[in-house]
Amino acid sequence: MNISVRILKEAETSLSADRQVQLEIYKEIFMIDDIKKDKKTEELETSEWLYSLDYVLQNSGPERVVELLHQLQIRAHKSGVHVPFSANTPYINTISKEKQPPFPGDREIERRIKSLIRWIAMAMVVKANKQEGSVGGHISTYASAATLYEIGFNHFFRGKGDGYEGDQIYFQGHASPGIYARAFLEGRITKEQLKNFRRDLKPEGGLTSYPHPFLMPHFWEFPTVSMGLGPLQAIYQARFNRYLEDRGLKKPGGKVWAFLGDGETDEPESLGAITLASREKLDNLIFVINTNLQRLDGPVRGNGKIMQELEAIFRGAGWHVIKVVWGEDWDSLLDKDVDGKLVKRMGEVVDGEYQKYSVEGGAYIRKNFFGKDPDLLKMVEKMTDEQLFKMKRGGHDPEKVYAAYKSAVDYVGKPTVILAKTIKGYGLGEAGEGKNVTHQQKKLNEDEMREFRSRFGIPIADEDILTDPFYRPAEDSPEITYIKERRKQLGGFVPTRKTDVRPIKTPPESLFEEFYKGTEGREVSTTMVFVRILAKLLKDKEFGKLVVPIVPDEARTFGMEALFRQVGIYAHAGQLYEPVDKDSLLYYKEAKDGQILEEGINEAGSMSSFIAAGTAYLSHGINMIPFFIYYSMFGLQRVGDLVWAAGDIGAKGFLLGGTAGRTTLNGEGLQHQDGHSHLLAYPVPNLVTYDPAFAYELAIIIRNGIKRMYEDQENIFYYITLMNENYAMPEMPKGAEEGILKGMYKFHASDKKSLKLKSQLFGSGTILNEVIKAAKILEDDYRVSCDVWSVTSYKELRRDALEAERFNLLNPTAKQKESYIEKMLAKEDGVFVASSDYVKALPDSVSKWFPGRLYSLGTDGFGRSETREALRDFFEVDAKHIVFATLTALFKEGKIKDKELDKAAKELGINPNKRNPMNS
Ligand SMILES: Cc1ncc(C[n+]2csc(CCOP(=O)(O)OP(=O)(O)O)c2C)c(N)n1
Ligand SMILES: [Mg+2]
Repeated sequence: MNISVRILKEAETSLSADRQVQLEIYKEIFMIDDIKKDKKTEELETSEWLYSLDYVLQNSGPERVVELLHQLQIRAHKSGVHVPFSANTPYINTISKEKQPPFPGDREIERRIKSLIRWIAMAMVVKANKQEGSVGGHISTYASAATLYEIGFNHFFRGKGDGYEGDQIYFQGHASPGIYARAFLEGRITKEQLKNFRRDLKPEGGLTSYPHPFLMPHFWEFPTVSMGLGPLQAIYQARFNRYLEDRGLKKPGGKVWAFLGDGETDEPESLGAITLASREKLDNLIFVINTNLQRLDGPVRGNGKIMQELEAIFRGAGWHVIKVVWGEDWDSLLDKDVDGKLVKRMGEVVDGEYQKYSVEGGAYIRKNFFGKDPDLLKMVEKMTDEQLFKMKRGGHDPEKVYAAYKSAVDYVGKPTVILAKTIKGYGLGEAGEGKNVTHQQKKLNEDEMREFRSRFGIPIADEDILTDPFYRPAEDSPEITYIKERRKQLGGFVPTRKTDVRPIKTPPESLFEEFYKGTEGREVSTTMVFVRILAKLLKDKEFGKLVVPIVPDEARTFGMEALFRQVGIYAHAGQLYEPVDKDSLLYYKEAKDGQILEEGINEAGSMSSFIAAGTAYLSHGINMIPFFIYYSMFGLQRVGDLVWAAGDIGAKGFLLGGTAGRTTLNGEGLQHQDGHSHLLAYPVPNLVTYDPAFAYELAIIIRNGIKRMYEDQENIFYYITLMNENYAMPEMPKGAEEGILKGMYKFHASDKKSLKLKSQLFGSGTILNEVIKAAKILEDDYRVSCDVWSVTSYKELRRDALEAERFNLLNPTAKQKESYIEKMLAKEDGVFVASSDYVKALPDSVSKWFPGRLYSLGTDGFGRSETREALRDFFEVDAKHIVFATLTALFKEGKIKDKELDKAAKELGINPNKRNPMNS
């Protein structure tokens, strides 16, 4: 027997002996160079290291362990051993059994309440799909998340009480049946309403499919169901709350909770802003990710582990991460796992396999999970298959979930994410628990319902299961008493939306008057005018503090840098450095009470800030007024879904599309030049849009916007395009105000009315200047009289005309209504030509209400980098093309001859064979 083998043998036998002896033997082992390590030796080595770690932990505490590990890492690194990077911890609960706080609730009563809610949530979906014209719904999302929500409702979610400082909770959209079911038990929703789940049009009131504040304005707060938007908005909501606190506008308090699906984390919006939350130390933010391992089609990460993947991402981003993997039944097994074999096995099994365990039963788990190692098998030899199958996952264990939430709400300095492992469709049994089809499961047969009823002990008779399933215990029952008492303690029902904000007075006319006068020849752009209006609003004593300027790294583009100094850029940490431009007047000033939200290159984040600010009247009772200014191309096109959500949630404020206009923004090219955002704004019902040309138009629009949104409390928000072309701003024509707001007004009436040929020319934005030029050419050179109209909003014109048309269609025998366009143009004659820097679909959308055919000029097609002149020629929106289009319209009406037209084409330099910008 050679020496190494002999020593090893001795070491093996002495493992249980006195530690000092072991260490001595081990020393000898390590001094032998040619030692051949078989498996036994490695095991011995591992045990020894672990033993040492335990020893140090016991005698010197966790810090010393960390220090030693750090030293080991350095030594290994220096010796060329590159320890693979891992941001993961083992696949077990972050909070060990020993560290769990005592559970303050009544486990049994909470279990009964939860069972009832599970049942009602399931039954309302099944019922909704038994009706004629089944309307869908989801069972399995809430089924997996019930404990996650109930622990929140019974112990954590704070209501608004008498004030506003409750928690803000972003519920997973697909879990809505469970939230309604609880509200039913709370007595806030009737049985009739439950029957009308997903029947929004029922006169007695239905329940919306998902959280839609627009449709249920006193209940839902946050529209989350377009997945990814909830988590993103929650981050910016938490940050905006801090902003208000740092600026002294609200008291500290209130947590933001975002519940999301594990599949949902594949949306870039879900994870794209998580570093903002840690950077800003948002310990008022808690994410709860329901890690049920499944999405709609199948497993989220069949071949990997979504929980570990998310843990690494969030830890890497600096979040406090709590994994809730295993329920309490696993604790005793983990206690027995002295050599770490169970933890190792837990870590190596992939999610697809875990999903199978939830479907296949105990024998399968014994064979395939524990059966991989005889020691593991031994560990569970006294347990039955059924016991094995029933061992809970962490997210279904109230005490584990409570411990996680408690740790999250108490944690200081970082946002927390809780990764809670659950089973999708938990409780559905054969009807869909853990199956790939479970997400779409909407119908249970009677047997399956009966089984569900029995499993959760719902006191409902067989014959009532289908006809009258919505069971609510008596008002004085222990369950209802408990629910109500808990909510009372926590400050009221959740979700609840408050809408009792006080209106504010619109800033006085005097603030805007300078813009009505024109610039007396001084050339400015509408962007510059906007910045001046904003600066004045910010300076206003009463109003100024409510203004929230938001920029995605474009302040300099819009000439707003003066505001950096005037009101400061918001930074929770203040300014920890001396800015390079400190000596200059307009230096980059960051401040804890800074007012500008400088979001970096991040339109989605900025839009989320816009929503948070624009709903502060609902969430905090403060009428904050966001002005979010951005490159118009990167707005509705890029973050259109968030704009839609802003419409649903009732956000107020101004979206300002800067550098707008396909030919006005020159030199940037195809991906920058926007000639269609106004069309993209059409479908958002409560978005009011304007494409102003002149300073006074902009001033009138903004003042009226503030009045409508904040004084009159209309549920609308604004999109206004701003352009960067400089020109002299004229004085406001008398009586123009109404037309500016309604969408069009006559800017200039021809003083050559006696001419035989007549035209009505319409222009928007900077192209109105081309129209004015064209009118002069037409009058001077072609003897056509021209009235010039400024069209500030095709969308508003269309809204008005559609309203009149709809009334007339539904009430043909009543006195017929006339649209604003019809009223304005009734007495106008001549041909009609409309031009803008936007697509032709805008004027086309109102053409049928014109008294004659409307010819539309616009910028359909991809943009190009060129001079404005060349671009306007290319897109055929310059003065000469407007002149020619007018002459062509007159020719078509037989008012001028073809020879005259040919002559004009030559004079104007029109090329009839030029390439079509729309398809080249
Ligand atoms: C942006 C978006 N894309 C797709 C959908 C459709 N959809 C609804 S639920 C769902 C699966 C959800 O899976 P997960 O996020 O894991 O939630 P779970 O139901 O498993 O808790 C999908 C694809 C949606 N609602 N939103
Ligand atoms: Mg899922």
